[in-house]
Amino acid sequence: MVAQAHPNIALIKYWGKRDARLNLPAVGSLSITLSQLETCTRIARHAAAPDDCVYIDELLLDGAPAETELRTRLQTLANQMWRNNGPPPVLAIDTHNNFPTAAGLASSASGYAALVTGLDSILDCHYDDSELSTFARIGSGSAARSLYGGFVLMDKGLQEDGSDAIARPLLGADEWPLDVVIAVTSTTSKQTSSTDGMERTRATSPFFPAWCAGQETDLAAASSAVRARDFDQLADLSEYSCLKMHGLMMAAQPGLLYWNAATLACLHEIRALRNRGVGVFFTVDAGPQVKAICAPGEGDAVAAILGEIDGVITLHRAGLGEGARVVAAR
Ligand code: 2P0
Repeated sequence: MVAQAHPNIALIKYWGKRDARLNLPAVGSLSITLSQLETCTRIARHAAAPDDCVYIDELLLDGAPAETELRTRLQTLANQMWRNNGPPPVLAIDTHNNFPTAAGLASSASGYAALVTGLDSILDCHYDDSELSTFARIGSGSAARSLYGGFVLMDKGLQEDGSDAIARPLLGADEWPLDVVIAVTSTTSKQTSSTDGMERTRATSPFFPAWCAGQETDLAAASSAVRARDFDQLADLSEYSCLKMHGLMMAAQPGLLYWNAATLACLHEIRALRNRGVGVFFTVDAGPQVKAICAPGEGDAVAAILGEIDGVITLHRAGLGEGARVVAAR
């Protein structure tokens, strides 16, 4: 069985948890799911496990055996999903990304979305959309959004058990086919993980209450802009959310500074392009890569300019893609 999923990029950002144990977001978010970049996860089911639980005896990431800690984590997730329908199986998981892993390109989102979609199928779980959302969110907060294609909303939810902290589709990929250009400005792994950075920000940034208080307003406005296909409005709101998130992180103690010189050069160039009438805006996540979101058909012009900037190592191109799905039964 093979499941496939794409990474997503938040336009209205998620940063901070209201419950770290259940991985519940402190704020909702709005994202786009990409095409081109993808995770393919093959899961094989062997004989019954020796004990009374699902067992993962092999986990390969891009061809190399994964660390025991990750294998244990995925095994815990598989057992949370397992419905006790027959003898628990032994699983072998082989997952590949066609883009760099752990390099600020949201491989954890596509990875967990493909994984829970694959586990649902191979373990015969038949969970509904909100239940799958929950399992993906336990893996990684942003992963629930990759279950859907196009534009996706993630609700912060109000329930303590997280049952309403779920992703839902907002607009299909083909209904507003934006172009995306990703400028890679560093290939070294980040020093502070998103999970640690979020916790530090929540605990120490004086801006955290204001960040949470403003999010629902931003989400409502951005959702309206998406429904109306209002590019300028979405551009203003997305850059606002991105810069607000980075200001919030920079004000943590010690401050989180994910940008390098090339990151900033790209932001200035994208602003200059927009001032000249090109349909493009930027967003940056917890890393130094710059994502240029372009109006339909503007990707070539934007890529030509960003590719010339000192410090830009490579460019990735994408459009908007589909949600996670099973692509082969065996
Ligand atoms: C986002 N990011 O909305 C935000 C913007 C990065 C910056 O979600 O701890 O891997 O697993 O919930 O989802 C990256 O963090 O973190 C992220 P966990 P996740 O896309």
